Amino acid sequence: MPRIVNIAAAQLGPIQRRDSRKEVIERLLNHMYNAAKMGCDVVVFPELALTTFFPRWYIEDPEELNQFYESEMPGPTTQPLFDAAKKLGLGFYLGYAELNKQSDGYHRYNTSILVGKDGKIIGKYHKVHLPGHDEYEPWRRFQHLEKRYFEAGSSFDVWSAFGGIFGMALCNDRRWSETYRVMGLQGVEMILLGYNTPVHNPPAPEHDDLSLFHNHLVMQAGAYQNGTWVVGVAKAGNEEDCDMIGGTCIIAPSGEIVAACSTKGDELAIARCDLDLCQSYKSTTFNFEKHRQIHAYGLISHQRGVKTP
Ligand code: CDT
Repeated sequence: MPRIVNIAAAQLGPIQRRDSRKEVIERLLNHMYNAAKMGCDVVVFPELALTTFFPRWYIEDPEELNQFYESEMPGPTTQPLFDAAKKLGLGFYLGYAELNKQSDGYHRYNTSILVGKDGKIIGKYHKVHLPGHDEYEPWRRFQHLEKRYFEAGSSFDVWSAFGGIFGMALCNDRRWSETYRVMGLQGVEMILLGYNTPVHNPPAPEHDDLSLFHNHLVMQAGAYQNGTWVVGVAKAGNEEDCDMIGGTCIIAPSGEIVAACSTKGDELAIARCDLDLCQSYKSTTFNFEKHRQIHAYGLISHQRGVKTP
């Protein structure tokens, strides 16, 4: 019996600051109902899918900042997503900003969760690679303050779900080969990944024309080199005067894109994903047990920056 998971990559168009959580949840629910009609098992939403991409602003007032975070999941406004999951028998991946109260105080994370067809949370992931800066930089057209507003996560975990092995990542993580390999070493068969990527990169505007190419390049390479499906989902379009790339797609373990969005608005890309397609890569070219040469890889986990001879 092939292990088929029908995936809906649920791209979102822009979310403006004035849009209420309730309005946004309606858009997500709309995606869920459409995905269910088309026989999907899992819907994948973008990073920070409940709000505008607020790290583009330097916000000093903690109360104003806190409005972008969820202090409970599910909470009163997000509960309908979990109810719909259960009613429709449809899992989902959701990115959001998490305000987490622990015994030593409040912690802030750029978070994603994986929710099962029963509406229960299967796993949670805290974004590891936080791009940008932590202080106001007036020369930028817009800020990228993820290093100020979030703490970095500490692991790339995987979970048994939907008949396979699932992993999660968020946006900038997709540019780092380590992200995929750490999950690859745990046998991952499908990596779900939401993103918000401005077309313009203030420190390197010479990359702007390549932003869509780089988006696909890294995810296709990560899929192939680890014999895994990768589902990359954008929040796209013009959000608060900032243009963000689309490029939502579903990538097979061959590295090929098998489904993609063609707009920068709310759109579903759907694919029938056979998890057993991973095996031909995991057991041949990328048979890790047989071919990896870990004696030569020490620097990867012990040295952060470059040291030239
Ligand atoms: N959200 C996020 O991580 N965005 C970054 C923008 C960095 S500019 C290259 C990304 O890697 O897409």
